[in-house]
Amino acid sequence: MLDNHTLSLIMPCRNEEGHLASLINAVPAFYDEIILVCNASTDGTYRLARSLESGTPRLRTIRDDRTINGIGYGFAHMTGIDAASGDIIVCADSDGTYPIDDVPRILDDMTRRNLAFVSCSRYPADNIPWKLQLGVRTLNAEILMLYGLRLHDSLSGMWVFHRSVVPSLHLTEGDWNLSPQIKLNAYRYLGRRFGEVRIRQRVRSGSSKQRYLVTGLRHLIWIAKNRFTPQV
Ligand SMILES: Nc1nc2c(ncn2[C@@H]2O[C@H](COP(=O)(O)OP(=O)(O)OP(=O)(O)O)[C@@H](O)[C@H]2O)c(=O)[nH]1
Ligand SMILES: [Mg+2]
Repeated sequence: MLDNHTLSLIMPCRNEEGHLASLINAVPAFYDEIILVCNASTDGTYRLARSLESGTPRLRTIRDDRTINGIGYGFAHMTGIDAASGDIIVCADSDGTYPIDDVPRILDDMTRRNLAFVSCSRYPADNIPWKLQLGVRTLNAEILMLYGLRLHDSLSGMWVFHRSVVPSLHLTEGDWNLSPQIKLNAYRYLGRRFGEVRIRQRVRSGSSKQRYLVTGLRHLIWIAKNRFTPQV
């Protein structure tokens, strides 16, 4: 509970067994609910998550094994968002890179700027490899050109929003493309109530399984196609 708001934290989770217990133990007390959505893990992530529930009453583990080309990141978020009961929803990776403890400051900023949806921007950054920065800058430029939206971090995986805006998000992408989709739809349907707030990314716990080039190219194509797809 924070400033009379109830908060739900949603974390997609695949093969994060090594640091899951410490991650859950470190979730700040102001979150009323932690929803872990496990998907396609080949290690003991799901079993461990279930076993942590008994010592952590606010933790709920959901399993959703739908994938597209082996990725279920978007399905996991959609399932978590559907299940969330807080008035404020915070979505963030379960690899320790996003500052979920920074939400009081982010909420203050949202109130001050009258925002209903915030995408937490990691850029400008001095602690992210230049290849990744170049990829994100390319996608930012594509979005500016095609949608007229100036983003600093088109691939941020941390968002904070009021549950009341969920019907406006029109989420459909089951793979990594949910990340650009949620921002573009929030901007499209919420206009000036969408904005970015600056955060600082932390070092990842556990090893990365990301295929940066393949994922980046798929984003490039999806963002262009989406621009010319009739919207609801
Ligand atoms: N449920 C689910 N979660 C996933 C899937 N793939 C990745 N994740 C989770 O989604 C988050 C983002 O994945 P990451 O591997 O951190 O990808 P990234 O942030 O682009 O890149 P790195 O942090 O550099 O590895 C992490 O919390 C993963 O555990 C998936 O297929 N299903
Ligand atoms: Mg990550």
